[in-house]
Amino acid sequence: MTRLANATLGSLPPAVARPAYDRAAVTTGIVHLGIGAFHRAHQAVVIDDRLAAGETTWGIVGASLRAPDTRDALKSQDGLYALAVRSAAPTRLRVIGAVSKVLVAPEDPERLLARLADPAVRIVSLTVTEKGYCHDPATGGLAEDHPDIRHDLGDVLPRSAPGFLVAALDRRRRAGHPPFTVLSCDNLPANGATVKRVLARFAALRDAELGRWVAGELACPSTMVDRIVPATTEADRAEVDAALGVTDAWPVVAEPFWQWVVEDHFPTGRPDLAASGVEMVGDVAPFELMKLRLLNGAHSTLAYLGFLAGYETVAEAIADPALAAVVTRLMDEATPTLRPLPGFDIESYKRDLKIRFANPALRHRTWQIAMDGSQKLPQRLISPARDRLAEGRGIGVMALGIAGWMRYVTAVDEKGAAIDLRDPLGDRLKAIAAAAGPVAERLAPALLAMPDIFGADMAADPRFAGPVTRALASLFAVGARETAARAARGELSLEA
Ligand code: CS2
Repeated sequence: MTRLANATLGSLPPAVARPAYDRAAVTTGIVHLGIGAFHRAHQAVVIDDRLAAGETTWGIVGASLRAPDTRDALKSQDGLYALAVRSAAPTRLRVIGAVSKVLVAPEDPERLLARLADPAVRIVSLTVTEKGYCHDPATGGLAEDHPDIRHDLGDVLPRSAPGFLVAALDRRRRAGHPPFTVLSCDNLPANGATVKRVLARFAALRDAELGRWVAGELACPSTMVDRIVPATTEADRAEVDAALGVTDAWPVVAEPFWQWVVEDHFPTGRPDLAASGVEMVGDVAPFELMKLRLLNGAHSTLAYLGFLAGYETVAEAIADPALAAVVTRLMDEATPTLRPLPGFDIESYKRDLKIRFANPALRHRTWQIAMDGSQKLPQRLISPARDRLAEGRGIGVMALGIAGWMRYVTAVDEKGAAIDLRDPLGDRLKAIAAAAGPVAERLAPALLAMPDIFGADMAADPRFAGPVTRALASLFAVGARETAARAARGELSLEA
């Protein structure tokens, strides 16, 4: 079959939306680091709208910091790809034209650096996942002993996101150009402040003057990003190709819902994001807490318990009444830890989340969400649990989500089969689990003693350690499904 490309756009079926603008006239204003499915189904769609509205200086050059696969897929497609929006309604297809090319950093770091240093680039956005920030998830500070950070502090071409950003900022400062604005689009708490802290520290370690410039000049607005975008499967590719009538080597699949809340702080300019439905606000924190603790907290809980209970997808997991009840209770218990959003109907947000999780047309694997738990747990389950304790409440079913993660990192499932554990701390976690054995009273304290995940305060707090250990004991004894059922019936003691 022919390939999706500029030259074949005209042959697409009329129902497929496509760039209604002259792609050749677009110039690059944004470099995006971490060009995976999420970026292509979220920020790039908004930018595609802005390009169509005539804001032609905001085209995107994407970069992968690791694998060449996205570049390999999109190269002979002129950067085009299809977005398939899936729900119970018929799938909607739209070809996105916002990405002109994809660079592969490890192949040619100098090419990416030169792009980042180009003053025409005014925004560098990031979806590098939690671990890409090379920070300590419990404190939010730069992980100075991270191997990539140690490498990038040498007199070398960088490898890490902070390494590339700071090296490019250094070139811009020396050339007398203003910095770009760094726009983190990852699910980190205070993602703007976090990336700023990491970059300022990295820059200061490189050179004190640069450190001061980054601390003083660099704008890193915070954002809350939301859209459920499961990894694309072969079946998705086949379905999209059949509907397009041409081959797209890497389409993306997403739910209809999307939300992007952005702190409006762009000293060197930005596209008119609000005109495309982005919420521009002064303070993202209340939105971000709500999303991380309700959506992502529930997602991780469903991922660990659901995977252990034998459910492959989130939709299957939430169809289990016991897991659905755990999710409802988790959201209710997280709610008092949120900041008020005047006029916002939080109860309907929670109901909608459960409907989104149940989307029958998305195959969002529990295994996918279970990945990188060490980087996700702090903001999704541990901080809200800590906030509850500070207010004199018990941690409730957050204990069950955390215990589900502990059971999962033993890397052996309930039938005795190996779990493909993906986590930057995976080797450490597996070693701890192997030394402790499947005994909650040994495994829970050993994992709680990891300050980079649990902070320094939780291991010794019986109001936290007690319920987590009991929930883990139940998971070992009767499995995830029965433990969730007992929790749903109020039969699992989650009090201190
Ligand atoms: C998920 C998120 O993989 C995960 O950890 O919880 O990717 C989630 O789907 C998005 O944050 C939704 O906006």
